[in-house]
Amino acid sequence: MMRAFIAVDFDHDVKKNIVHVQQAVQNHATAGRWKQMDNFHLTLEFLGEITPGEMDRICLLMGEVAGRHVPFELCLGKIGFFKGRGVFRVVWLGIEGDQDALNALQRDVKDTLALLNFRDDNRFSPHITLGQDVKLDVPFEQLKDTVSAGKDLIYVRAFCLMDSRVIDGRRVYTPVKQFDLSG
Ligand code: 3AM
Repeated sequence: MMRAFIAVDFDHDVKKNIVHVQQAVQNHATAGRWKQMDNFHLTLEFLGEITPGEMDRICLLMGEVAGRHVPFELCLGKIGFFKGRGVFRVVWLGIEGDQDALNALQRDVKDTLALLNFRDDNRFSPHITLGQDVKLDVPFEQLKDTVSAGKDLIYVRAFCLMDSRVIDGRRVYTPVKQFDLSG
């Protein structure tokens, strides 16, 4: 079995830009668990535990999805959060750019996975997780006004099946299969 999800992976330069934003947030944090730079990604769908047989079927169908979409451009947006009890459960970096293309790709991934009985009722809320269970020493709105990402374009040419596992006590996400957009 493999714990898996479908995501857009980023190249090194984009991850370096995301780290700058993360560091600006960390400068005002009194608590938090922070994503390692290698693990920054944009989740399209979470799958959970899958068998090798399911992985084969998923890969076949995701290849077909990729063939229905053309590459598109995104850029990094503003920071935001998902609320927790007394903490910011997730502090994330938002996405701007060609949201229509991103949403169309995500919908196709989701609808296609539903054919294999992978169902996710969550509404897609594109975000890049920076940290979890975060506490800050300033109001979030104040931080939001001061922290911004570079507007460099992110070329989305592919998406990936990601493996999520703990190695030596540290969570590691590894792209196991890449699907190139070619539609
Ligand atoms: O880092 P983000 O938020 O993009 O939140 C988890 C993470 O996404 C999400 O899958 C990504 C890789 O772990 N995730 C984990 N468990 C989940 C679940 N049970 C989940 N998403 C939905 N349902």
